[in-house]
Amino acid sequence: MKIREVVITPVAFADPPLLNVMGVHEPYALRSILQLVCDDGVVGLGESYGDATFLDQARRIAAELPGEDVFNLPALRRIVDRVLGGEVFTDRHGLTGGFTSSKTLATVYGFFEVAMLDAQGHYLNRPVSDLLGGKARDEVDFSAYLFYKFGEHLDGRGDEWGDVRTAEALVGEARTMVDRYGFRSIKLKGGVFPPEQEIEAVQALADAFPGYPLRIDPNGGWTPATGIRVARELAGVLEYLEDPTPGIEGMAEVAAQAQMPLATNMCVVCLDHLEPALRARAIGVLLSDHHFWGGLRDTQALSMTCQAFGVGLSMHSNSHLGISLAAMVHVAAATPHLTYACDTHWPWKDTDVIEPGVLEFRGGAVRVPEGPGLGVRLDQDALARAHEDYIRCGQTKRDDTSYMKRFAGNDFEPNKARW
Ligand code: GKR
Ligand code: MG
Repeated sequence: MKIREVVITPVAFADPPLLNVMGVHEPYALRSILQLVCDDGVVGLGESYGDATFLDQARRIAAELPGEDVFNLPALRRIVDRVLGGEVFTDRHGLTGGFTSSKTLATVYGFFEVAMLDAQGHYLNRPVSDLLGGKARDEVDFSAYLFYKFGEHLDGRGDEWGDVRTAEALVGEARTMVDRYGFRSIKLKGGVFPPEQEIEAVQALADAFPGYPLRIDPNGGWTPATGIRVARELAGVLEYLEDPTPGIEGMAEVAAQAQMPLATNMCVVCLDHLEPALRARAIGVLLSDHHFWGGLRDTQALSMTCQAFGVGLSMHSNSHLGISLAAMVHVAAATPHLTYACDTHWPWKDTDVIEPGVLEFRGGAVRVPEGPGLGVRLDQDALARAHEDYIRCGQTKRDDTSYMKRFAGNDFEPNKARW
């Protein structure tokens, strides 16, 4: 069961102008789609970041894989360590926390690990969730992921969501998402407007959706003092407060005063950060993400550490397509300690590279696919179109800040701890 050929295809798909602390989403989101072609025509699928630096690193690993046994994950780890050891992948958008060599290795390893598990599932005729030890749940809950947004891109391209920059418009956005997907919890991407305005928006959401667990995530956009103030004002309203301020030290300062748990996908993003964060009691919930935590099996291992230290587990998302969603669903279903509704950017896109029908949101949840492997199939025509979009759009990395400067002028300052 050897790997014969490795095909990595960069793709782009239309993304609305969603706002965050660093700026605004560009017209296209980028991803890499991986096909591991193995003996007997079995193909394992993977999906991850589409930035040029990541693509370059992934391609260097791809060149080493033909001839390897698709069941030999330790060999993959050795190859990644040998080829990329010491390198540090950095991105320009600043929304994924710090960069370390171990995070770089885990990110590239995770891309291939998922595809190897998919191929293994096809050989064994079992879903990936079975390879991970079996399902702890049949369906995985997701939360509605709200964004403030501009009404249109610079080229005039609009979208069905319109301009969302007031609490009223945000409640409308939430209503559409909840009606359409059945979500039962809600997250707001904050750090865009002054905290008072965002506190009001969360209160408006609480009034409009009584009993719904709510979260706000300014991506480290506030000072510790502001984080403490927001925590006080939203006590009893928020399920958790995500990355109010940058860094483990600042998070610990806020956590000591906050009634609700603090969550992160920014101050703890690799194994090196766990010990200091746990020691400082900086977080109550960790947002896992198999794309940079070393794939599906390492995400499960991470979960055991969290459980041992009384830290809850949720899941982070970036703009993504169906292969990633399938992987997220399998690992979340097979990880008992992952009890919070996961994030997803799914509602923000209107296209995919997989055949439709397998991944459906009902009651805010996605049922674990039952077919072999990840349970999703690539649509080769859709893949070709998304690749053409990648070539045509000319974007090669995510850069929300430069795009925002074209809307707001060069005075716009992205920032971590603006308020
Ligand atoms: O899509 O703008 C975005 C988000 O801000 C994303 O990039 C973050 O990584 O969703 C993420 C988060 O929870 O911080
Ligand atoms: Mg976050």
